[in-house]
Amino acid sequence: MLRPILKYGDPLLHQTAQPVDAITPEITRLLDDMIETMYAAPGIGLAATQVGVPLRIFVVDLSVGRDPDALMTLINPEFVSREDMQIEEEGCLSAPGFTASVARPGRIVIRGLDRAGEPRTHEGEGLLARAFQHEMDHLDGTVFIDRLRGIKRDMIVRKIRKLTRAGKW
Ligand code: GNR
Ligand code: NI
Repeated sequence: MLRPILKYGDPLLHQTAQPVDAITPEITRLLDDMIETMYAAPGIGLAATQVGVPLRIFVVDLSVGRDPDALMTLINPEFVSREDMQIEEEGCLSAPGFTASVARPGRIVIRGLDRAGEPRTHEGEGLLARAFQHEMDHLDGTVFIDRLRGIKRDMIVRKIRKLTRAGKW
């Protein structure tokens, strides 16, 4: 089932997500819904926070459903290591139509539980590293816009405010 994706400005996007303590049928259903919602958007990642569920869960698939092996589900994820730095353009399904350059570590190792509750470690570089960190940010209540400073941030926030006032956000 598709779930509506919250947009920037919704206070629920700024809440800190809590760890999952058991993978219940409800959690499995949430995961299926998140995957369906990510593919439909389409996007390369989605955090539970974005569908209004404050639990530490995200999905990432750089192939957007084309490669069945590319889908990763992380429950209670933690960074193992973060190295180097890359500045690249970034977007978010919670801020459609906006992108900005964000500096982030270029190579990361992350671990968490998969949908069966088995521990899994994933390594990522480039866009994959970026997607993992973008989703980890969502679990801590941070949207990429919150990482921007100066006129770029002001411009995006101002445009979103204007769209909100016009009922177009
Ligand atoms: O679909 C998405 N694309 C993307 C591009 C560059 C950096 C991060 C992302 S994640 C984003 C989906 C999303 O909003 N996940 O939270
Ligand atoms: Ni996002």
